[in-house]
Order: sequence, then structure tokens, then C-alpha cells
Amino acid sequence: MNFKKTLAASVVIAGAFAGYSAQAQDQAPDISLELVAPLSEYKIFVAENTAELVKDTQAFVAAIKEGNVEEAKSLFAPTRTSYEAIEPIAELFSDLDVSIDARADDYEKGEADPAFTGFHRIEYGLWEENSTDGLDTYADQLMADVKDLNDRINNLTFPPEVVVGGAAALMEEVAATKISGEEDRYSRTDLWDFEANFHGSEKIFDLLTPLIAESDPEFVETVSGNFADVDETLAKYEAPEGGYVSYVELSDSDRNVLSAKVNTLAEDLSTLRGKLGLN
Ligand SMILES: [Cu+2]
Repeated sequence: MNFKKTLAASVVIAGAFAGYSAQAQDQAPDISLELVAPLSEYKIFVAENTAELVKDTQAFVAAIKEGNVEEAKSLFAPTRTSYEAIEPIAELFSDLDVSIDARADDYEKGEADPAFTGFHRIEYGLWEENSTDGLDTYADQLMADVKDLNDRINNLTFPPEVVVGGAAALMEEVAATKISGEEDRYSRTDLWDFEANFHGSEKIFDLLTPLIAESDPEFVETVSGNFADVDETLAKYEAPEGGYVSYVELSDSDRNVLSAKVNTLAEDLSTLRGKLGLN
């Protein structure tokens, strides 16, 4: 570990503490104090992911600018995973979430709408038009947005109820809408996103586990088991070359099985806020 890295980590921790103390007044003192360490650690997880996102987006954008459609296609899904991993807290940067990750249906004119930007606009060009023509401006915008996101993390406050609630809400979103394949509809790389969403929510659960392990060991065991169950289901769709098979390869019954498991997780996690006294 070099000095710069150590310094960065302590700044991150200081930031998390600052955010926490503003929150602390209306919470039971014991649980608030116990939340400081896991939230600081979560903030480091987020910072690592946004740094990775910047790095991966640079390569993705470079491929687009070179007009290398195949290379850009191959980088699309892996570049997105670090963004999808922090999606539980996307409401803390909702303006960037719109420009980075919105879908065509969020716009009046769909794909043709000039306001439609970000990963999915680029995905549309690469897969539906099989071309990088006209994607340069979207690529530049995406690069600027992910850098902006990365720059904001240090000063971002992480309210515990948002972090905990976000993990549950994301699982609900996967079960309710993402399972239909709406997110990566042109590339069919949905399973990469799912994996990153689960992994990002599980990170939050794991960091908070020590706070409830004593009072509710059964709950911890059940939820850990349900995460493992989802992991196992997803593992069936791993591709030999890395990543996941196309989402079209899943049958309706495969999707139903996955959806039911994710729903169970969402229900589990929806009780976590209450268990931590954050309601
Ligand atoms: Cu997303």
C-alpha cells in the first residue's frame, strides 16, 4: 500500500464519519455507533468501484472512438459491472444515474430522443445499428459522467437507511422489472448486471451482519443461504469464455425460478432496516 492510497482511504473514512454524525441525533446511540465502521467500509467499496468504472470506461470509450465495434461490444458488459455493483445507492446521485443508466422508455421519443444518453444509448448503437457512428458524443458524455461520479464519492454522505433500504429496493427491482430483460435489451447481457446487483447488495448485508448476528442468528443464516442460492442459480449460466451467456438462452421457467429466488431475497432484506432500528 502506498502513501497516496493510505491517505485516500483515511479521507474516505473521515467523510463517512462526517456524514454519519449529521444523521446520528435521531437514532438510538448504540446502533448508530455500531454503524460507523460498516458504513465507512461500504464507502471504500463504492470508491473502489467508481475508480474501476473510470478505468474500464476509458477503454470502452477508446474502442468506440477507434470505430472498433467488436471490441466495444466485448467491453460493454464488463465495464458496467462496477456501476451495477453500487446501484443500491444510486438515489444518492440520481442525476448521474439518469444520464449514465436510463432506458429508452424513459424518453418520449425512445431511442431517437436526443436526451437519451449513457450506456444504454451506446448499447443501442452497437447492437441495433452495429456501428459506432454517432456514438462519440455519447461516449464523451459517459466518460465525463463517470469521472464526475468518482469525484463526488469522497464528499458523499451515506445515510444508513438509504444504504440498507437501497439493497432491498434493488433486489425488488431485479425481481419486478429487470427480470423481464428490460435493462440490456439490445445486448442481452442482463446476467452480468444481475450478478453485479447481487454482489453489491450482498456486500451491504455482509458488512451489517455482525450487528444482528447475535440478536438474530437465524435471519443471518437464512439470508446468507438465499444469497448462496441465487449465486448457484446464476452460476449455471456462466459462459466458458467468462461472464454469462446471452439472456435469451434462459427459458421462461429459468426466469421464473430466478425471479422467485430474488423475490425471497428482496423480502428478507426489506426487514433489515427494521432489525437495525432504521425505520
Ligand atoms: Cu442499472
